[in-house]
Amino acid sequence: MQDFLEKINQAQEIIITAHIAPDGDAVGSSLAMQKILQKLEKKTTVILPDKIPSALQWLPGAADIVIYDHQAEIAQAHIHTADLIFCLDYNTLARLGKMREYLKTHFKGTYCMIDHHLDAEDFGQLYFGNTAASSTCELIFDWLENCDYLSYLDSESATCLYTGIMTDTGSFRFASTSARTHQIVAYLMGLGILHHEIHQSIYDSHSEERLRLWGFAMYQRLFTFPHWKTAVISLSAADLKQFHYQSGDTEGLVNQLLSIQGTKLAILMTEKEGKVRLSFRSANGFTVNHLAATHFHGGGHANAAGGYSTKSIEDTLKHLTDDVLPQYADELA
Ligand SMILES: [Mn+2]
Repeated sequence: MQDFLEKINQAQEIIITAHIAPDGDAVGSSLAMQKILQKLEKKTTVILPDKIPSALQWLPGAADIVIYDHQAEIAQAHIHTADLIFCLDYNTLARLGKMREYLKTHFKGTYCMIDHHLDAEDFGQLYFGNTAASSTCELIFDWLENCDYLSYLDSESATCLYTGIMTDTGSFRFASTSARTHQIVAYLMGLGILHHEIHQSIYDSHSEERLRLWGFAMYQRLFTFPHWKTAVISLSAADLKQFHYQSGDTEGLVNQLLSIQGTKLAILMTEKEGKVRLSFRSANGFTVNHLAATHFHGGGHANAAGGYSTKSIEDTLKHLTDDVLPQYADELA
């Protein structure tokens, strides 16, 4: 923690990054970190690989985020001049999408990683992680507390941290939610955040098309495999187009599958940009990160992971049912 402080003190310009398809924890931790570093009078820019979902665009500071996909030149200029980069909520550069190559070749400074995912790649010179933490936002709070910096938090940065913790814990219900999580949240509430408005802004701000997409997905695109206690939703590019899919519209859909009693494995497959993205959730004693890493170029947490396939969506489902799930038959029984 002291090494982090030393690097921050020495830095002239700092960039903050988080993973592709950023979620509440990625955006929340990035913006909270930026606000803290600004209080330390550091020149700081948040650069994210791609667009943030509309449900997160109200977060304080979100409008100033540089999106690499749309503003590559601005992002590249910062990558050239920055001497410190924070890598938040990811632990392998593959999670940066197109930004990865540029960063690898042109960034000459120090990497500082704060993350709670398993199996960190060894690229961060400085790493602060805990795979038992509910969220990266929780880790940022730990870091601030250890540095005696909690007084730098204000209602805006607290709002960002609360957002990350709330979204990564499924509103404080996943197994990763600890007594410590609630203590942190109590502290954040003491800073005057409007927790009910944060919840409403994120969960009650969707389009009619999104709700209809969810209905369609559950009615027409849900496949269950009772002998493996597995449920799969498979959405093709044409399905997404039919409901005018916007980034973030399927966020949380995979969790709904776990509401079927006894489900051990829930999978959402979506066909995007010529690939099939897979989201995995698990419960009832099954851990899913091994399956995601071994068969779908992915990884993640014990009960929440992601990956992708370059096969067609039909062949991905066939690969899953013919080759992958049978290998886990004992654990899924
Ligand atoms: Mn996270």
